[in-house]
Amino acid sequence: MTTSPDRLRIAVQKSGRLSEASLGLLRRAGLAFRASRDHLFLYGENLPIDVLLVRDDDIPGLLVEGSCELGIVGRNVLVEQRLAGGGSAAPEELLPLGFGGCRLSIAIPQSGPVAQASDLDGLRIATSYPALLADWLAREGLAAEVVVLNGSVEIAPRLGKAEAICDLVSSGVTLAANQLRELVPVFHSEAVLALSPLEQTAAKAAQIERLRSRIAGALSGDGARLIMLQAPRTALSEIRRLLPSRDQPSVLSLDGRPDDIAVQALCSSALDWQHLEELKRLGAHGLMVLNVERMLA
Ligand code: PRT
Ligand code: ZN
Repeated sequence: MTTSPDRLRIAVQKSGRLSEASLGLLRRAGLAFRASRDHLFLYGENLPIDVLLVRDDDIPGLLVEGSCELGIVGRNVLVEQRLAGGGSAAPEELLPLGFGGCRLSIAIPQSGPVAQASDLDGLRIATSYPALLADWLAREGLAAEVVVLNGSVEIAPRLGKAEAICDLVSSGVTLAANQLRELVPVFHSEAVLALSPLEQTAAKAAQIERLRSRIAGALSGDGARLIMLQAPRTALSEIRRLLPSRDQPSVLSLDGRPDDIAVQALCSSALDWQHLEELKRLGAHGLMVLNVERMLA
């Protein structure tokens, strides 16, 4: 599959934990799509950027062969394939995306002899992430046997295939349901924007940077609020102290009212009713809090 010289292609998980959030993020970055009949392809209607819907495990390979310039994939999949590929060219992580958070952890039966990581020496650990696990074992100087399983890793100890497992954990409910307990995390993951290792033309490199910056802008708007208020000039330093703002607020003079000011500040989502009530006590009025949809640094 070759890409068009003037359209970017981004690979996204077709159906799974990352699908909805990935497409939602691309929409918030300003992309609009029309689906192909087979639902494997989303044609970019307003920008020259198309989406290829695939299995998450295929995304690093598509980036390496150049079928796509960008992909949204779990860091666990990206780094596993990079480590497994030895020294060959691998996609690069451009931007962490703040969703799909999980950890790859070693877990052991709740009632078993293993108490700490060093007890794993000489035991068998079942996993679908052999390269990440082997990398961690080497760094820890442990000699455990890695048993590769492609699914249902959590039942391996009950089947007698391994004494421990190494699997993704988010809430921990699956481990508990299988009478397992988390011993040690070996890798922290979230969805990331990944870039093909192939060299891009100047035009495509510019489009890639434009999309990266839009996605970063959509993410930095998450939870951000713009607060606007008017207040007596004398209350300014107290107001500054109170606002959970990211940067210094803008302070504006008001025509014909030398004793008053208008204040605008970008705040985190930590701005709550209590902040507003305290600002009011300082003499602020006309308070307005707006959700920030997007920002461009
Ligand atoms: O069909 P395709 O191959 O595309 O999908 P998939 O089944 O391989 O992947 P999918 O959709 O399950 O996960 C996609 C990505 O989501 C993973 O590569 C991770 O980056 C991320 N992610 C985040 C998770 C989890 N959280 C997660 N909890 N992936 C899997 N799990 C599984 C885990 O393997 C275990 O079985 O959920 C179970 C544990 O969850 P808790 O909440 O019970 O701890
Ligand atoms: Zn998969």
